[in-house]
Amino acid sequence: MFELWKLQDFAPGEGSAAGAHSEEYNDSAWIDVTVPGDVHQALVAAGRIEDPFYDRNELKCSWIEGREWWYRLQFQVPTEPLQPGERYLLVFQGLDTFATVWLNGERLGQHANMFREAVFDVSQKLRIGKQNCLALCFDPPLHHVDPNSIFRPWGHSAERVFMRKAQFGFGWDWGPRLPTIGIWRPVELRRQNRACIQGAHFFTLRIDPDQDLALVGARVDLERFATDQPLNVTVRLSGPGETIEQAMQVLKTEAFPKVTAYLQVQHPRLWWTHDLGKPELYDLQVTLSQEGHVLDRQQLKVGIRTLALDQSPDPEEPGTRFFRFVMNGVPIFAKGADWIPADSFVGAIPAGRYEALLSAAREANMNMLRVWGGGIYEHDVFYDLCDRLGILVWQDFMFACAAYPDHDPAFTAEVEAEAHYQVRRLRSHPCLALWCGNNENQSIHDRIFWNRPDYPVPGALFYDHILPQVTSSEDGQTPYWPGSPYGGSDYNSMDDGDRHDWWVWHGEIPRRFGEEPRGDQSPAGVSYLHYAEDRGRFISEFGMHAAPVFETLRRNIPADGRYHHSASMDHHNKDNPKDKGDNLMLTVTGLPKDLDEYIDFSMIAQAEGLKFGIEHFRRRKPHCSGTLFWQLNDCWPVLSWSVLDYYGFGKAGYFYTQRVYAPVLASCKGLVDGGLELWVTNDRLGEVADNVSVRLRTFAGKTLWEESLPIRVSANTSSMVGRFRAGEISPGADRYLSVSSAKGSFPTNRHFFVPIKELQRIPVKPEMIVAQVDEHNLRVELSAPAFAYFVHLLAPHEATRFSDNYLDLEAGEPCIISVFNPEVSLAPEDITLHWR
Ligand code: BMA
Repeated sequence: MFELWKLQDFAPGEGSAAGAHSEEYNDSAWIDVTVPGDVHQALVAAGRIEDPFYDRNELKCSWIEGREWWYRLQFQVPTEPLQPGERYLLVFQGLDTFATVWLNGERLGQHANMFREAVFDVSQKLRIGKQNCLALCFDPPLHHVDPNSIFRPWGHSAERVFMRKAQFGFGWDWGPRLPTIGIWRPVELRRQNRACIQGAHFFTLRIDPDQDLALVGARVDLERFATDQPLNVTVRLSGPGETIEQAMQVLKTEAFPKVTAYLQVQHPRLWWTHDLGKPELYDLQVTLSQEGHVLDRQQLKVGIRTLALDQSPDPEEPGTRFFRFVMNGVPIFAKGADWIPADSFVGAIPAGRYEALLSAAREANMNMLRVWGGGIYEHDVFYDLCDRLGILVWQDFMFACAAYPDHDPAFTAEVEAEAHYQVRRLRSHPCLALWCGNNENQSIHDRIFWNRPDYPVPGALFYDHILPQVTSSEDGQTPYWPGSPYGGSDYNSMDDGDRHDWWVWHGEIPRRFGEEPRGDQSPAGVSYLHYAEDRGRFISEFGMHAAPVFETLRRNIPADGRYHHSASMDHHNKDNPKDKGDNLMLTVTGLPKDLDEYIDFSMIAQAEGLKFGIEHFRRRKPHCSGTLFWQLNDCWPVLSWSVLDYYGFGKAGYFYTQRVYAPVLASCKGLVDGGLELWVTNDRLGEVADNVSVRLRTFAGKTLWEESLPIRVSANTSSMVGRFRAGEISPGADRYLSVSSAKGSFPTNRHFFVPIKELQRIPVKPEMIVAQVDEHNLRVELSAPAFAYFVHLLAPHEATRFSDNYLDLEAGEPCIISVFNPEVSLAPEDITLHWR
């Protein structure tokens, strides 16, 4: 009923003057807009603007920000009149952002927060069985920034900090400036009778493995609005093979009573991340009734699991503390990436996009994603999928890279209301691992005001008081952390808390409180080799740029601009200066000569860098207990840190991280004296017993030396299983070390002794044999007579999935890749073979 609206823009103030809020107004010339959605997409659909992502069309959209936008809808309420004790609530789950709402010409009220719902009691105002008219006016966001404010925030597009609105919309170092406007989440009319369920919170208190028992709780928040008589609440938990039910009576007559059911679950089936077990889900049903009449009902998917954040001192690295998640009593290594909104236009992202991206994250062995604070509290489908796929979520509150006006009482009240709303909304998801106050606000503040320790962090009222209070009162189970990064000796410490490593790429040299920040953006300064010097506890951001695949550029960059640093390409790179990536490539591959080289070289630099960093951090387990690299995905077609581009095409970095995130990893650590250590990192909950075959081979294919090492690596540990002194193996530019498993417990790995650009490889043409398995599946066999580097398959359709890609072929060792496209049929000629 609330899906198809009318839309029109006016100069600020002119909509009301024209009577756009009144019932009689004639909106027949207005364009259509779907809800949920936004103004930009409606304008594209109506042909009023061109695709904002193509070329530099973004710049032609700036006028949209300066207009006021009106939505109108005529609707019928097809029901009988309200009975005594009943009410109608009109609920806007998301208004973006400064909206005034009229019903049948009468002003209902205003709303100024994209991140919490707007609720209006329309019981007395709705015309039952007749035509009703809704009108909404969205003000230009910048009109709500007070030019006389005494608060002078720092941060990119700092005016954004005055509004509770997705911050990345005002432009980011990977995102265009396309601030959304409109009704971005569903609208509903709720008919309620006497009392309702405001929220249910499911949590696990204790798991007793000896007795095979779990103690869980379900707290129900109620609202009475037209009764003070007893209410009945029934909580029913049903899982595989069993149902437990508890009935409670609510005698308290207060307006917002709470009741909690504590349930003992025999033989609980625990929720685990997909890499350590199964993400088992139960159904929780809460029913509110009175005198035999059901008044309200809520249904949640829940999981039985405990999750804690261990920050105890690390005995093996004195002076430091762990930062590790403990799931069902097991300390885990978090492997994943940072998540940004999957589209600049956040209102109507298809569920299939979430399914594809999150399945890809799981396929890449990721067990945690961080919802970054400059985007949105994600749509329900995101958390539902993470629950189902067994991926943990680190949830930032939506504040990023800026100073926020915590001196302003109205703004502070919005923040508090938003926090209550979001914590209630998300707290029962088994995937939820952490509430985090913001992205980088403490650490950037400290870098700017490094010699002003007396100057408090603007926004500290939120991160240090309001948010921890709200998470504790509404949730009380999920740990809270004040910021990312936070903790230790400079809010970005290697000794304590989580850390963002921007030494690599941005050239930020590690420091301590009171030290002047120093940067080095030279090729050596931004080199990924610095990861080896990072002794952090949990690395929640680190990464490098890479181009997307050619197909993505073809769709968005005009043919005459398809070269490195063209105006259109640089427009699709939002980081400054535009040649940062060149400094990274210089030490890895050298500079590219053409677009093909740029795509491959930037992908190589990113992929090899992520591999190098993740291998180092995983070897450091448990002293380091997590890597979330920056960033999983994109919100538009862009040159960025992502490993999956806007359409979902995987870059080389995606396939490299899939391999280095394998539950068991064998990796080599080069020593300064030329020696080498061989490590096996075992994230599984059982011992790994295997034989590791180590071979020194020339790129031509000759095996110079080989050894088979029997290994036993205990559950959930990382250990050195072999050490080769300098001289024992003879390094060289014409050779590499290959490390493989006899039993297949880990993916084959390799170690080069010199940078990629110095490798003395034999030019080689790999061979490809493609067989059609069925309409949607191909089987590709690849082989090469000598070592082939960066061998990859490309397909023009983004739903094409490769079991592996961007890999090395060892001489005479064929490799099979399965190719699958669930959406369109595949033919052998769709696949092309490339290598470097
Ligand atoms: C960190 C993030 C983002 C940013 C990224 C790359 O600062 O939190 O704000 O996009 O690095 O610069």
